[in-house]
Parts: sequence; C-alpha cells; structure tokens
Amino acid sequence: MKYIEEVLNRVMINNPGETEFHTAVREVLLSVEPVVLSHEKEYREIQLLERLVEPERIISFRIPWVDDAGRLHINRGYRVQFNSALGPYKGGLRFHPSVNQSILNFLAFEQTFKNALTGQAIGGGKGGANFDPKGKSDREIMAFCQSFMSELFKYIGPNEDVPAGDIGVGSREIGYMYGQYKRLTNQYEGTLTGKGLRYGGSLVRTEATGYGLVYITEEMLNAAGRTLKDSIVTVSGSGNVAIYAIEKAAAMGARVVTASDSDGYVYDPDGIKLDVLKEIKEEKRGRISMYADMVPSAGYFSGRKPWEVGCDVALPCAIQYEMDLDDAKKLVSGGCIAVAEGANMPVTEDATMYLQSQGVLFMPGKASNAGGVAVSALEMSQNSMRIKKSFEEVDNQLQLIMKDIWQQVITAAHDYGRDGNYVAGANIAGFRCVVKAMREQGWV
Ligand code: NDP
Ligand code: 2IT
Repeated sequence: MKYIEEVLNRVMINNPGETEFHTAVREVLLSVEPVVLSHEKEYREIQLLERLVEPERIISFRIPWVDDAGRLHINRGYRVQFNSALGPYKGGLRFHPSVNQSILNFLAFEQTFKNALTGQAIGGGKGGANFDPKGKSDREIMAFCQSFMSELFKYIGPNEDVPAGDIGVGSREIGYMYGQYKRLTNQYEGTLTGKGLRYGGSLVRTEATGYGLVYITEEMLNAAGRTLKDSIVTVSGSGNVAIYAIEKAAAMGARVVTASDSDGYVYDPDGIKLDVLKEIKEEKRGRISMYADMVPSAGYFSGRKPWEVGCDVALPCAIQYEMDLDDAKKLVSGGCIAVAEGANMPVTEDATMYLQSQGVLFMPGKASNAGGVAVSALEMSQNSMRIKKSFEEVDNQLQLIMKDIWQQVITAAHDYGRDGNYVAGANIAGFRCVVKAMREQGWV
C-alpha cells in the first residue's frame, strides 16, 4: 500500500467519525503526492506524515456559565495545538453549535499550512466551543467568554499560543476574553489578536481577511486577463469576512449583488449597500432579511443560497461545505469564471473538482483567506515591539503578503506540473515549508 494511503487509513482509524478532518487530510496529502513520492524513503524513516497528521496537543474542557434567568449551562471548549514547527500556535476561536473535535482538527490542520504560506513565524492551532451566541444578551456573552478563558488561559501565551476570532467571535468577544486573561495572569501582553485598537489591536485586522481575499482574487483574475472592475460578484455570509470582502471588491469597481446568513440571502442588483449591511450586522446584530426591508431595490430569498444568482466571481465567506456540487453547477451555468474561498473549506470536494474541470479559476481558503492571520501575526510583532503601525503601512504589508502567496501558489503548481491547479499549488507550497522545518527540528 502506498505511504499516503497508509497514513490516510491511520487518520481514519485514530479519529473515528471525524469526517471533516479526514477530508482535509485527504485533500492535502493527495495533492502533495508528487513531493512525497520523491522523498518516500526518508519520510517513512522519520515518520514524517504520521507526525504531520497528529496534533501536538488537544485540550478540551468544561465551560459552566449562568444565563440571565439564573440557569446554569455547560458547554464544551477546545484548543487544538496542531503544529508548532514554524512558531507559536496561531488560529481563531469559533463559537458555534456545530463545533466539535472533528471540525477543530480540520481547521487547525488547515491553519498549519495557511500560516506557513503567510511567511510569518506562526504555527497552526484552532479552538472554540459548541456555544451558540445567537440570541444571547451581552451579559451572557461576557459570562461565557470569562468562563471559557478561565480554563484556556493556562495553555496560551504570546510565545506559546495566540488565539483570535472566527465564527461567532469578533472584537466584543476578544475584548471580554482579553480582560479575563489579564485579570487571571496579571500580564498585559499580546496573547490574543483582533484586540481593540486602544489595547494592542492592529489597524486593518478587522478588514484583513476580506481585503486579502479580494487582493488575491484580483491577482488570479489578472493572470487570466480579467479584472474585478465591472465584474458581478456574489458573496455568501454577512460576518467579518463577507463585509470586508464586499467593501474591497466594491472599492475595486466590482458590483457585489448578494450577502447571506444561515436563514437565506439578499439580492440587490444595484450592489449591496455597505452602510446598511454594517448597521444591520455590526450594530443591530440583526438578520440579513432586514436588508430587504430597508433597501427597496433588494429581494430576500429565505432558505436559499446565493449561488443561483448569475455572476462572474463567487466568494463563499460563511462556513464549511456551504457550496456543494449542485451549487457549483448553477454557478457554471450562470457564467461564473472564478471562485475564491473566504471561509475555510466552504466548497465541497466534488464541487471543487467540478469547478476545476470546467475551467473555473479556483483559489483554496488556505491561500485566499490567509490575510486575516497574516495581519494577526503583524499585530503580534507590533505588540512585542510596543509600536503601532499606520493603516497604510499594514495594508501595504497585507498586499505584499497576498501577492507573495499568489507567487508561491503558482510557482509550486508549476514546479510539479500542475499549472493552474491552485489547490495543488497552495498545498504543496505550505507542505514543503512545514515539512522542511519539521525535518530540521528532529523527531519531535
Ligand atoms: P462571522 O461569525 O463574523 O460570520 C459568519 C457568517 O456566516 C454569518 O453571516 C453567519 O450567519 C454565516 N453562516 C454561518 N453558518 C451558515 C450557514 N450554514 N449557511 C449560511 N451562512 C452561514 O464569522 P467570520 O466572517 O469571521 O468567518 C466566516 C468564515 O471565514 C469562517 O469559515 C471562518 O473560519 C473563515 N475565516 C475567518 C477569518 C477571520 O479573520 N475572521 C480568517 C480566515 C477565515 P448566521 O448569523 O446566520 O450564523
Ligand atoms: O481561519 C483563520 O485564519 C482565522 N480565523 C484567523 C486566525 C487568526 O489567528 O487571526
């Protein structure tokens, strides 16, 4: 049996039922096959793939908290410290009812290669809880964040593990967790990123994932003789990534016609009005359906996804597996020429293969959404140096990082005879970087 198949089997046996994790490992290992084949003997001897797919540490803990009616609730919290070959564990915290070991293993595994692509000194990690922030009062969110941090603080630190936001965790939650971390440790240090601008946060961190996604999408389009200018763009989600992807795409001359949440999507043929979207989502914490109530040109489609709307470019920015094969077929018949993942693994495996087979340009999340964690790393270095960089400086660095990722992706794809396959390019480039560091650091 081939080495890769042996390792994949081992992952399935050691992590039963963890389908999201299995899928993520399979995608990476299959696309780095040419690299593995040329080093198979050495990798086997040092158990390189076996070590690569085994998280360095998994922490899980109980989170008791009291709601506004005085009732006690128990949730489960996690931190997966997957790989520290390139730096302290780095990655977001997700608060969502779907959170479980499989989803966090998949996200932390992906994060390891994404972080490598940024060129920054950060290893891979991810955490969170199966807590549903929807409908919770501000006090309940604070109580939950404080209880979560009362366990997590034991395992994190500026040179150890630096969490940030993800689904359900934005600046409010990071603020509450930072306050509790500081109270427990008596240290004012850069242990979380995405902090408020007056207490160690970096300019551009809020915008970074969405902006970075648009920067690399433009690179990919330009290489094919196209541009975002005058393109029709569909976006899913209406959270942090979606909002700033819409903002930057519109600034670059695209017309972004959709936004969504887990209840449905809005279609605004005149282009999504960002001030209205921000008011609904950032201030009122409301539902996307409110957009259609506030904007006469818009329609709301309950229980549906935006991929049925004809577009040039689609940017899925919500959650894993939100675009399946049927959606991909609709996109192709609607004229879509490019898909770039803002979310982590929003496009299913079969949908990805279909899009690629139809000649649709496809950029995987570990390359296209790396701008967020890249600016998190810039926040870490600003905290260490006790300096604050200007918006322009950080934005310029972000643009350079996204250009560099694009170059790494196309170069790796070319070197291994996979020109145009950006999934292979991103996986190979990230893999080579992590594996080189692991080899040089010995059997740990
Ligand atoms: P937010 O919590 O800010 O927003 C998430 C959005 O996705 C919400 O609009 C949410 O709607 C929607 N959503 C959730 N589940 C579904 C679903 N089943 N169908 C349709 N929409 C859904 O999260 P972020 O914007 O931070 O994260 C979005 C994605 O981007 C995630 O995959 C995350 O891992 C990834 N990412 C985030 C980064 C960051 O810096 N924040 C960096 C890199 C990647 P609802 O309110 O209904 O739940
Ligand atoms: O998926 C991701 O890259 C994030 N949620 C951001 C992680 C970070 O540490 O900024």
